[in-house]
Amino acid sequence: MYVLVTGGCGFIGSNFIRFLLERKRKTKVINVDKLTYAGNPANLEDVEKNHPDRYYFIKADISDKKAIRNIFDRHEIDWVINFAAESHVDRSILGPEIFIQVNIFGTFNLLENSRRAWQPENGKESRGKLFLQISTDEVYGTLGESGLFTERSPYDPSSPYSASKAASDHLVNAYFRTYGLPAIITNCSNNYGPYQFPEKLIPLMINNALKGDDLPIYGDGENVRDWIYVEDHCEALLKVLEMGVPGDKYNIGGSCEKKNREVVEVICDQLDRKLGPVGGRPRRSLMKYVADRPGHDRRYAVDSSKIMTELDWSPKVSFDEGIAMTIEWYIDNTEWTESILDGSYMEYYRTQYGERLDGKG
Ligand code: NAD
Ligand code: TDX
Repeated sequence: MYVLVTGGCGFIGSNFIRFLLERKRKTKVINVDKLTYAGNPANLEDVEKNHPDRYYFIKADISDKKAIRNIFDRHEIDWVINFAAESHVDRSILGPEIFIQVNIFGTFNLLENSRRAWQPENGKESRGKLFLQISTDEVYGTLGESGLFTERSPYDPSSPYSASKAASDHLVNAYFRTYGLPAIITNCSNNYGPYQFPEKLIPLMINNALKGDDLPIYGDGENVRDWIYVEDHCEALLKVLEMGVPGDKYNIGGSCEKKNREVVEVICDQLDRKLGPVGGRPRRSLMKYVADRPGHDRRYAVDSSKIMTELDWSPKVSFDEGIAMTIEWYIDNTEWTESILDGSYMEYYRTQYGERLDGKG
């Protein structure tokens, strides 16, 4: 079967492709990625080598009508898994337009092409087909001191990023209700693990703490996120693909609430234990409280009981294990991070992928 994965050169997408090709030996993956600043084909170098007959990369924009139509015309796509998005909240505050273009229009374009390819009214077979929209718990807005997001929580997004993800979720729902497109939405909490772009809280703090740079904490550091190790997310997504009910949505969370301040303290303490203090001082001394993020949601926490009971999933990796593995990965892969920070990963695209960067795929 052919699986069209979008945004596969990013953090979760690259982890998912590696996971899927290991777990499902008969699948072939077509990875469509525009290679924005967040897309790095080096994330899948091992996959290219290990699965030359099962992994294909096409450089294209999910909003490009012709390019996406071509892919559907040339291959019998069984599953579409839409990871492609502009994903960073701070960037959406500085420049929202690209979030609207990619997250909303790009999703619409994928939905339209899936509908055309799978349309039952023209005698085409939609059985076994599935459109999986990878969404976020941020669509539900913020929680107070107590309570959890369930699948029935109202959408109440705070940032241009989360509003664009909410809009794309509504489109996916509409395509199910109006056209019968077999589609599912998953709303996941904050992921962490290998290959996460070093603008997000955990990799940013690990890399700054490794170098002895300041650790900027927004506001009072008491904002809470529900952390999930990326492989647990991948496992949940495969359960949803194999057993989920079209038209349904599933929340996925790590059941692991932590204040941002606590997360940074854990990173500092683990690095001190492993490597000794930096510049003669414990790393906690690098923590700096800075201006808050506008519209900063106070607390996220996900009720995952639906996917736990209906699809028999639960997160396996504790925060202590997951953060230790993540810190280890960033220590072992400083070249990966440095190539991003100095911009040379962009050059790596050209030398490794040459022609294929010209949109030919
Ligand atoms: P990421 O920023 O690391 O990766 C995004 C990928 O999408 C990149 O490879 C980028 O090149 C690609 N992309 C961007 N615009 C594109 C376009 N127009 N066409 C084709 N490709 C394009 O993001 P991530 O953290 O891996 O998140 C993946 C998905 O999961 C996103 O949809 C995000 O909203 C969702 N999500 C993320 C988290 C999290 O904690 N990171 C949690 C819940 C949901
Ligand atoms: O330098 C920082 N200092 C800081 O205090 C950064 C980058 C973040 N923070 C805070 C803001 C948040 O409360 O840490 C928390 C996590 O921030 P991010 O890593 O930017 O993640 P978040 O905004 O929670 O969104 C992430 O999880 C949900 C992903 O980026 C989204 O794509 C996903 O939908």
